[in-house]
Amino acid sequence: MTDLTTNPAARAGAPAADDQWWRSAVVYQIYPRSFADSDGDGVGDLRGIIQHLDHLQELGVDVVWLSPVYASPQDDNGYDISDYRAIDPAYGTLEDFDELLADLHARGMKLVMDLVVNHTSDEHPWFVESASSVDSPKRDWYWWRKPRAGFAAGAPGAEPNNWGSFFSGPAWHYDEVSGEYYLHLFSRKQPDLNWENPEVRDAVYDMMNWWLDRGVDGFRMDVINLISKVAGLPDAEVPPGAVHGDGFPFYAQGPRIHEFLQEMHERVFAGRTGDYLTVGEMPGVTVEHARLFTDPARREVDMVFQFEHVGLDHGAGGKFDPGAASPRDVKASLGRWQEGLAETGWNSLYWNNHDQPRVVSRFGDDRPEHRVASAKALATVLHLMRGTPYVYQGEELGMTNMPFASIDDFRDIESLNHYAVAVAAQGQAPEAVLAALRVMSRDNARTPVQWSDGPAAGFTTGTPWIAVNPNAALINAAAQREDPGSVFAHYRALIALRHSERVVSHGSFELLLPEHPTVFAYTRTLGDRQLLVIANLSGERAVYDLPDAAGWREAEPVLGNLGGRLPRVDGRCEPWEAQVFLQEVTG
Ligand code: TEU
Repeated sequence: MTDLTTNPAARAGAPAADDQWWRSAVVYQIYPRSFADSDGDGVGDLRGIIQHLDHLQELGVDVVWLSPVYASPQDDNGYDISDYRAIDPAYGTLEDFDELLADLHARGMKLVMDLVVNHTSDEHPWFVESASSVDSPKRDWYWWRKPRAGFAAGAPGAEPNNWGSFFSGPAWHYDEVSGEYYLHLFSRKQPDLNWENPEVRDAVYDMMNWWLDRGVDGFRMDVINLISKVAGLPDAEVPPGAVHGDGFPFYAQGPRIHEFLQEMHERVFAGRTGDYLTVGEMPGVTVEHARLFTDPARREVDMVFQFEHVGLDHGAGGKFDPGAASPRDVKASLGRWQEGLAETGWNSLYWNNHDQPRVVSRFGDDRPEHRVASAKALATVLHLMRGTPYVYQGEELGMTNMPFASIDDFRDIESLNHYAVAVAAQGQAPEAVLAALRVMSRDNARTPVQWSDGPAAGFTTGTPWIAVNPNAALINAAAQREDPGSVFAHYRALIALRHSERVVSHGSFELLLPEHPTVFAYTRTLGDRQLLVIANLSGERAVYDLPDAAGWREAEPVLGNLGGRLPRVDGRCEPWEAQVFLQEVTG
């Protein structure tokens, strides 16, 4: 692999930072299943999206990232793809897709597709062919291995290595037909593609080019840092209390990852002139690696989704052993990423997506007295950092976690598998497992978007595939779009500020008050323009001592989150208060 960081010729060819349009853009993620249903079957669809484009335009976002709409058996809600060039009939047709793309473009918005190529569905023709015989020409497109020596095929322990799957159980499934196992880091219906095989890579690049030729504006790349596996797939260390080995060291940022991403860039994007956006989803990525992945001179991806801040409330036993993240930990983590990618690389900024619990319930306070203010405060600190902010559907309304009553209310494979294994196999108390799921389940993010206070929150005229949150009468788009004090109005103001103030999109970042237990404060600076953000991430009043408070007394208050109270730099914050100031720096 050539190291482009030290190659001045390669650097010289890199676009200047200011030329990259996505530095001042805001992305909105649509999870189609839960966004809007146009035909009453209870499942969201493309026409449902087309019908709600006014909402996105009013919000002011620049880009839509569409979670998978490809043909899929829906084992993992579309992250198991059986045809990369077809739309799942539940979501519509290619014609509907083209119409959505044209409508977005006509409104000045871009569309980024989800690219899921660490794995396919086991119903994808590639895998069907691969599984058909050990001699199949596509056998090597996936990771097939013989049972472990000394074990009876199919018996526990006979798996080729001890890695666990993200969705509970071993990362291997035994195929009786050929007497071999295949690797699946996610569900057993999501076999991992073998990126070592150049034919696999060719097929992926062809498919990406096909979508770009159709007019899409880029890709969000699912678990893209997991595509290169260490040769030999060695056994991994088993963490204390765990059943399976943690294979991360052998597949996260694997040996050929940078090579693969550079090759992809070369084969897909290099010859094109469009304004594209690429963002790599990368569980477990470090700041150092992210700098390499996002250094424009290296031509890999524009930005990555890192997971550090959304792992702060995971306990020793992982995500379903939740603890609490302190505001101090949250700002320290985000601040470190701001600093780490200050000179080289670029951050993506997110609280929410379809895999994470709702931020107002997680790092905010969703009880009536604090719900609106805390949703706005969290939005403020996120959106005014340096990076590209992502808004997940419903976040702009302050949608909350769901009060799931029983395991029957869940739909997500990760949640259901976890419950089955924890309760049936490990004998954990069902109530305790349920309590953890209530807090951490991905289904919290997947309840239908609350459009109105009508039946099924205006999501569908039928029966929704997953229940609507009972708070829809209180929290919904129709009410908020009319209300200048709404969470929606606040998101709108933050997005507008990024578009109008270059200091927000391009300024440098400095964390203030790093030791303060609840106040998240920072400045952004560009030339002589400076922005100050102060937010109290707590339901208690706070006092703070800003290093240069006197210098800010005359600053222009730009945004607050408590109706009626004008922001002032006076050393005091109300519960969940967020304040934003701008000034010209002189001298
Ligand atoms: O997620 C990958 C991932 O690492 C996690 O966020 C995952 O959702 C899980 O919660 C780990 O505990 C991506 C997609 O975003 C997710 O929806 C898919 O299920 C997964 O990849 C497989 O494609």
